[in-house]
Order: sequence, then structure tokens, then C-alpha cells
Amino acid sequence: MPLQKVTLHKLKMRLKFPFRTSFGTIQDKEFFIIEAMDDKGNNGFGESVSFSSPWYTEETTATNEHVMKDFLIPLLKGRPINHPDDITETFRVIRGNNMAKAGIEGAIWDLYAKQRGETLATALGGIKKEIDVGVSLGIQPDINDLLADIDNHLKQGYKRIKLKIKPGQDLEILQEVRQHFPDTPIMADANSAYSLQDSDHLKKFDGLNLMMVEQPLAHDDRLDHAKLQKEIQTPICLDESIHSYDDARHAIELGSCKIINVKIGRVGGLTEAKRIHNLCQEKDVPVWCGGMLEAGVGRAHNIALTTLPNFTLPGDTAGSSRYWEKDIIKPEVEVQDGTITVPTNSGIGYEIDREALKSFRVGCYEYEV
Ligand code: OSB
Ligand code: MG
Repeated sequence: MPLQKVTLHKLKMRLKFPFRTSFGTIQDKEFFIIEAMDDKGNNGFGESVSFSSPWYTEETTATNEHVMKDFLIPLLKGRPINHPDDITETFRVIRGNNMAKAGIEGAIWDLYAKQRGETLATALGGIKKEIDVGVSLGIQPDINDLLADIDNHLKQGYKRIKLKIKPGQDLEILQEVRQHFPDTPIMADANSAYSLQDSDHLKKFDGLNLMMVEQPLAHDDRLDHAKLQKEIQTPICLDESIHSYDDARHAIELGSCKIINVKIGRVGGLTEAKRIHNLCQEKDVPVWCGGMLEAGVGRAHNIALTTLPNFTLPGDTAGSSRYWEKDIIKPEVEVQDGTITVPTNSGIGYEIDREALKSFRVGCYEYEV
């Protein structure tokens, strides 16, 4: 597949609300939209999903910029690409930096689908025409605000509620929420805030009928999660711990989790995300698509990935208006009755709103490849 030029658009966007997690609070996002062009006027788009601080993984917007400019884009120069899967191989010589890799790989997947005149979902082998979505709610100082927020999102139709937790802001809040919403699918995400010493405390979640507890232990652990899973009934879902197919294979073999949250950026791209999906399908481990508070391009990639059949649980791909006053795609992502209709135009299926893109842009760098 011909590739001529790669452009990095550096954007700065402000979320409608500060998003609080156990690792810190995010409101201002700086990130890259990657545009890959061929010689026939096709443009593919990807989004690098790291944050400005290395709280969730070690990558940051600045490391993404460095690695894309100085290592990944030069690797594309003069290298023939038959299929987007080749990009994963090409990038293998660079260790880690999965979000930087995924941003470029995503743009090339979108370009590939557009060159073939098919949707990104179809190019990936996806089958769903609509996808179920949930919402991830940050830690809130006031329980009444949280209860109102949950109520508001349930009224909008979201199919499950994910609550961020941390030590001291966990059990009692979850108990209160469960009392108010006895039948709602609820899960909790700890973002690595606990250790194995908290097993007895985490065991107290057993009575709450949670769908799962996400990443309770260390960001790089699989062994202790396996020990914890033997102690508690709530299914463990791994997020931070899974960076690759092999991480997923090890976690399943060890019994570290019963569910996996797949994030395209965290695992280095759509090709690896699909391999993890296929493995999990084979092993009867359900998966769902996580979120990184993405703008429209990243959101569109998440939607396409979620059309694969083993994405059986609602993901964190909420609608554009949850996050942004204005998104960078046309139309914006809309959630109706907790579902998103998968777009049918080629590639990611949404158009880039060039005016919006420019209004958020703080840098732009072009490379011939
Ligand atoms: O752990 O899933 C997470 C946001 C930023 C970093 C990590 C996580 C999250 C979310 C929000 O939970 C997902 C979203 O709404 O995009
Ligand atoms: Mg998580």
C-alpha cells in the first residue's frame, strides 16, 4: 500500500470536567493526531493516547513526540507496506513506546481501509453493526454528586457504570451506590492502588455483586493478581498489566484475571489488540474496549475494534459530548440507549473537522516517507 507523507498534529484540548483517578487528575490533554497520506488523496488518521504525565504508563506526550519523530517515522521511509500488520513488525526493533507506535499504526490502518473502500471495522474482521457502551466516572468528593452523576448516565442509557476507587474512597461508596442502584451493572477500577496486603479488604467487595474489579494491584504485576483472584469472588479485570499478546497469555495461564480490558494504545496498535482478542476468544475470556479520554479519532478506532465478536462487555467508549464541548470529527460520536451505531463510511467512518482540528492545534510537523 502506497504511503507518501505523515503529518503530526499536536493538539491541546480541555475536558469538560477534571477526571479523578487513584493516580491523579486529568483535565487538559495534549496529544497527537497522526495523519498518513498516499499519492491519491487518501488520508488515514490515528491518535496517540498518552497523557502529559507518566501516571498511567511510562509514556507521555513528549516521549510520544520524540519516539515518533526520531525513531518510528524514519523506520517507515522507503519501506514497502503490504498490510498494516507489517507495521507491528517494522516497529518491533523499538522497545516499548506502545502508544507512540499505535498512533502511527492506527493512521495506516485507516488509510488501508480507505484505499480498499471499506470500513475500518470490516478491514479488522469486525461484525457488529452497533456496540454497547458504558461510562467511566472519576472519583468524586461528594457522594451525592456521584449518585446524581450515575443517575444521569443511566437515564442516558449507558449499559454499565464504572467507578474509580482508591483506598479510603472505596467500600463505603460502593455499598452506598449499590443500595441506590440494586440492579445496575457496576464495576470498580482501582488503577493499581492496592497491594496483596489489602486482600482482606478487597474480599469485602464480594457481597456487592460487581461485574469486576479492574487492576487492583501493581501496574506491572500478574503473579499477585493470580493470588488475589484465588482469594476473592469478584472477577479481576486487567488493564495496566497487559501490554502484549504474551502478557495476556501469561495472565490467562496464571489465572491473574477473568476479563481483559483491551486498549489499542497500551498494546501497541490494532494488530496486537486483535491478536489479544482472538486469544481471549479461544480461552473463553471476555474482553471490552477501554478508553483513554480520547478525542474523536481515537474514539472511532475504539468503535471499530469493538465490532469484533469477543467484545461482549460494554466498553468505556462514551459519546463525544461526555468529554468535549467540541470534538474534532463530523459527525460527533453519539450514544443512544447505551449503543453506538457503527459508521458505514470507509475507514474510521467519521470525517475530520479540519476547522476544529486547527483551532486546537499547537504544533504541526510533516514528513515525506
Ligand atoms: O484506567 O481505564 C482507565 C482514563 C484515563 C486513564 C486510565 C483509565 C481511564 C478511564 C476513562 O477509566 C476511560 C474513558 O472514558 O475514556
Ligand atoms: Mg483502567
